[in-house]
Amino acid sequence: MEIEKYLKGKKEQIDDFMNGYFSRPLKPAPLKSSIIYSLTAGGKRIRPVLCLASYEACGGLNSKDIIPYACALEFIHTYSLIHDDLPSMDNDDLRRGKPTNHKVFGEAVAILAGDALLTEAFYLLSSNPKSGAGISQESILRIISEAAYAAGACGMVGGQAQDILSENMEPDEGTLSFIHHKKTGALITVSVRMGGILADCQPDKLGSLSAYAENIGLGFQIIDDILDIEGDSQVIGKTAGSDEKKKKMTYPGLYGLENSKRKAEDVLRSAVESLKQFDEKADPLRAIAIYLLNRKN
Ligand code: GRG
Repeated sequence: MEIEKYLKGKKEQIDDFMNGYFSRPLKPAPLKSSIIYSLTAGGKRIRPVLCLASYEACGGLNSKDIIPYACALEFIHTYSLIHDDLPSMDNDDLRRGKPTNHKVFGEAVAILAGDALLTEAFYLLSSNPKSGAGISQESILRIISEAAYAAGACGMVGGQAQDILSENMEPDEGTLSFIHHKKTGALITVSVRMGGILADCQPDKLGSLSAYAENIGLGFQIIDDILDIEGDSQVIGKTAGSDEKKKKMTYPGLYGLENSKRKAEDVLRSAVESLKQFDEKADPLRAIAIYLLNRKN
């Protein structure tokens, strides 16, 4: 499976939709520019791609039908990055190889661009874009509920709060696992589950997709921690070494670099194992797990 080609094709569809979505009139102009600046700054689009790949794995015929739902995930992700970079949070100057949103537009507009993206995501999910794919109202309500839960206090926001509150503290397994599961894992898991739910997949298959997603979520975060130590700032698009500087609780900080590499490999292989009951339509999901293990940014 040529995963690079697959990712490129899906990324183009996602980018086309998002460019079209925000080409409509929106005032004031700095808010619109700030939203577009971060949305088009060159993200990998992993979360929407996972949603599309999972829809296909569950027999969804044309993943283009669910592009708006998948893009809502990228809106939520982009909001989280804008807010994460703010001076009151991680205070970063560089993201995706460019100055962070607040460095360009100022803090107030950056906060509002993040708020707008989060809110717009739920507008998009709930405005029931005509897809022709026969997606039921019940499935739509379910994905809205799961996305809200994953993004909120019991998910990403909770993980982010714990991450900030744990700076300068001795790392411990329970806290680190809480941060990883919630801050990074929750949105990745819901991305994969959304594809399954929209394809109306059976509960046991949805369970396997969740196991896959939890494993890649953990692997993704461990690799992120490793890249912060070993990565090249130019390639990762943000300042390397910032976890150490901010005394963040990280996987390598607790278990060491070599153990972390082994753990990332283990969980990403377990992710592939979780898909045993799926046929070749799940090959893109399998290939994404391996791609994430080898990613350099
Ligand atoms: C502000 C509520 C709130 C949450 C922020 C996403 C996040 C939570 C913090 C970002 C800090 C961080 C480096 C987390 C590690 C995993 C992660 C989300 C990395 C960035 O995601 P990628 O690699 O980014 O998918 P691109 O740029 O490709 O979209």
